[in-house]
Amino acid sequence: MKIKRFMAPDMRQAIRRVREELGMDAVILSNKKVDGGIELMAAIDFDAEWAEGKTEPPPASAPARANEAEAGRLAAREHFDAFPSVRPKADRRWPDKATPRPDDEPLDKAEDSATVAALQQELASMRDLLEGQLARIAWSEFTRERPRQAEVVRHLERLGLDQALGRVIAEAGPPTADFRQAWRAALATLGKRLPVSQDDVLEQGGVIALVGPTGVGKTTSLAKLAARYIIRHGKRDVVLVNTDAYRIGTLAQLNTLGQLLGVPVYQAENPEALARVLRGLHDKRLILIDTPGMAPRDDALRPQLQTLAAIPGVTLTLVLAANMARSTLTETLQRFGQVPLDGAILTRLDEAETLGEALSALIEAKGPPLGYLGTGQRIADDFEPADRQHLLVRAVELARRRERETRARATAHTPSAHHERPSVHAQ
Ligand SMILES: Nc1nc2c(ncn2[C@@H]2O[C@H](COP(=O)(O)OP(=O)(O)OP(=O)(O)O)[C@@H](O)[C@H]2O)c(=O)[nH]1
Ligand SMILES: [Mg+2]
Repeated sequence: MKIKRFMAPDMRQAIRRVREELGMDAVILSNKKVDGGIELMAAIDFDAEWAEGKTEPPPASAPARANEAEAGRLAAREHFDAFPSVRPKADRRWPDKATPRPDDEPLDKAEDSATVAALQQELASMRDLLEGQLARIAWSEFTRERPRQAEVVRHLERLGLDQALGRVIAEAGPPTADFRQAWRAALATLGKRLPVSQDDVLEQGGVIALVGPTGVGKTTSLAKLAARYIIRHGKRDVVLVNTDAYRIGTLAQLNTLGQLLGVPVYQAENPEALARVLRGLHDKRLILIDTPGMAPRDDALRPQLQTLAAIPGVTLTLVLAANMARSTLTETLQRFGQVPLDGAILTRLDEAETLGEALSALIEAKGPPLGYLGTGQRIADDFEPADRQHLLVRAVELARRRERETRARATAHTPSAHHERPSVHAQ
């Protein structure tokens, strides 16, 4: 591979010189504005995979050339009039504004769309770069102008909250030089933004179908809801319905729970059967419907949810786990939110490292309102109504615990700590 630098007063002339000297197969590695015009780095016999570090470098003076190619790539990113900075061999005949292709050079559609896709990708990465830089500038301005609020944002981030949300919350507080005051104001604002249900679903009763991704704790939450209702109102008006017709063991699981709770369990294999079962149970106050786990990305999700929601009287409650990844939480809320959701249950609070991700996702999605929280596997004990104050206290405690553990780990790994503790081998 041969790499050469070209200087010219403008892009058009620079490219013409590249083409004249290196031919039509030359690949532009980078371009930048310099005093007196444009500087282009161009290569012939260019190996994109090698420049990207995917293959072994060629033997002859490879390190210097790899550095040059990398420097060229970075320089190109900094210029907004750049075209794709590293082009694979197959794309060598891409057109650009400066050098119109001769009419006799055909460009098929596939190549054309590959060009557009590459340009879009390049633009997207430039936009990300620009956004990242703007965010950094904005953040450093914010920390300079409002240091207390910036400290509050950092504390909110430790709870697992998104930085952008943290800033909105911190900025909503009064401008104060007192951190404690700013922190209290931030927690109050965060609490207000949490979508938490005002009413207890169990007091209203109704026909509640628990929906959500696989394994989030739908069946367990259903049993917990039933148990809580039974403790308050007795078991006479409670019924469980299984709608999972496909998986072996789901009816058996619900039957076992029904026996433990002393309530009847019905089976409905399809929407018609469910509507029929529900018509027969019109005198019951609480009907809890268990559904199979649904993948948020499944195309069948929306019709399945719509069918369920269309059955007279049925309301949907989404079950989410607090230890789900932030992106999964957002996607789950978006996809399941395609149909009206009456409420939400957040499970596995006992297993979550931080609560901020789940709280950020719920705030961003503006609901559905949290009704109950699952805090463990025990049906009778590990379930409580969602409460803003408790959620915040738990989020802060979790963050503190994590920091203590991190500090303890760091201390355990310092050389002095090793000296203080007798090693197993020394004994
Ligand atoms: N630690 C903890 N475990 C929970 C919680 N809720 C449910 N689980 C456990 O999570 C596992 C899955 O719970 P299920 O209720 O069967 O989950 P599901 O959503 O019905 O699962 P599918 O029907 O397979 O989609 C079980 O081992 C439960 O004991 C919780 O709040 N904390
Ligand atoms: Mg289940």
